[in-house]
Amino acid sequence: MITQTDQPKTCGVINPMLTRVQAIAEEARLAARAILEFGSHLLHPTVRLGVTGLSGAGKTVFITALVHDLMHGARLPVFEPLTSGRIARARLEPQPDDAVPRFEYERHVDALVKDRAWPESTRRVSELRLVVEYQSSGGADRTLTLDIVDYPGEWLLDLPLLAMSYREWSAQALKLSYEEPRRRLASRWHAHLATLDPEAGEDEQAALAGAKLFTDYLRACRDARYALSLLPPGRFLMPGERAGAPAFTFAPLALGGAEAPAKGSLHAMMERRFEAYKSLVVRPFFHEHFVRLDRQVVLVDALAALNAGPAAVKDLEATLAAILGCFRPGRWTLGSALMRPRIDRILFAATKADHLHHTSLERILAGMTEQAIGRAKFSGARIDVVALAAVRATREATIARGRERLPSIIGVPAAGEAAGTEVFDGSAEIAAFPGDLPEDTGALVAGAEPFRGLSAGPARDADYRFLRFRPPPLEPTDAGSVTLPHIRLDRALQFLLGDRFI
Ligand SMILES: Nc1nc2c(ncn2[C@@H]2O[C@H](COP(=O)(O)OP(=O)(O)O)[C@@H](O)[C@H]2O)c(=O)[nH]1
Ligand SMILES: [Mg+2]
Repeated sequence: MITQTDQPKTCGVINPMLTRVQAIAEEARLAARAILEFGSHLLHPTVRLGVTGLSGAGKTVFITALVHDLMHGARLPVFEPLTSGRIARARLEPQPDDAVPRFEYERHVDALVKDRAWPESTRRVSELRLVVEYQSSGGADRTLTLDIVDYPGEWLLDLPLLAMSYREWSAQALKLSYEEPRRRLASRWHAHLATLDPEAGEDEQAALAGAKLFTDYLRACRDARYALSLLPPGRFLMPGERAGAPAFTFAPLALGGAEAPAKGSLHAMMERRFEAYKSLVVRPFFHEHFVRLDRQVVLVDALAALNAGPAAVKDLEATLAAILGCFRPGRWTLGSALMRPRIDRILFAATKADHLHHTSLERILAGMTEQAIGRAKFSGARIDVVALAAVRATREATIARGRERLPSIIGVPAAGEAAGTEVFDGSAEIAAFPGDLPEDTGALVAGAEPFRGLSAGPARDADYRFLRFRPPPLEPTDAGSVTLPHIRLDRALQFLLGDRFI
């Protein structure tokens, strides 16, 4: 095996004095920015809305629909500022952050509206600025600037690493990987791990192989069949720009005792890279994006977990607790009060509620979130829960099967979707009965018989079958333009923004 030495300059922790000076300069820069932003908020009231969720949760669709609905005056009965006629106009403006890619609103709208196709998935942070002209309740003309920041939930779930040592993280990752179904998926990585001596000399090939097998394991967990959610480090699955750098080439080790790593050992090398990952990736995300948010919506694809099975539902619960933990006030405070998260409202939204007949989905997510609030000992921001469809692709119907009457949904399944032996072509409309959800999540994870989801086995045996549907045709509005139909997007808007139109 070839042994190479690490490249110290990429890791940024080599000269403590220089690092300290850089850190102070960085703090000063961030504090100056915070003061500037505060000043400009006084002149131009601004809300920075974070939209997050794991890959596929529905962030792109949510933002596209939200902006389209506000710009085109969609029917949003629960969103008071619009219903009362106080919103005059909403328009896009250039965003404030030059280094962040723009959210490709026009392209996503074209896909939805012209092609009736879901937008392409994106895997990085992006931003969009919408300026809303409205009348205050007293009748004065005002504007509210809405900066929407779309960022991967995988990145959010990295924040807990900031409070963890390499040893703690290794122990936690290993413990998790010994629980089924993870254990099965981790077998190749576990086998490789058993060949490593952490205190032996540092070894680039061992690090490369370890990181690759560990990433393969995370990827297998995320596969639709298992749909597990809690899979840090987030950039292993959503690498962004730096894939392949040493800061990404590490993995947990099975560490005994509590001794510090021997100099020049594999353990020391992994630890250094773990710390580099935190300082190059996690901390900048915290400073550049997270602390600047005012409001947050966390999108949750509970249906993917239901399609997979009880283990995925349990994992989703743990993930919600971890997400909530990230918003705990004071948790990640580094330095001054200006760099504290200021989020005062968090909305957990179960997406794709149009896949179910009128829905117990909200109750299920509420149950999970309540547990998470307890587990994370959360207090601080106001929290609400909603089940919504930013773009409603189906209609409800009741179909008769023999004597039974099944609450069903009608829509066009996306090309390639399959139920049993039937594969859909993307043009035929069908009526489908996706399955009835129980009253609460307890029944999902603790039932005597574990439920079976569509991704886990043959469709005829599945208790839940949530197919992907094509986007719907457009709906004309009262004002004569067209908009996308939705479910409860207005409730989400009212909670997230309603109080800011004063
Ligand atoms: N029926 C329906 N499907 C949705 C909705 N939102 C998202 N989806 C589906 O979920 C997929 C992923 O959504 P996307 O917004 O790209 O997720 P992101 O990775 O979080 O940005 C889409 O391609 C759609 O198939 C919705 O409101 N209704
Ligand atoms: Mg996206």
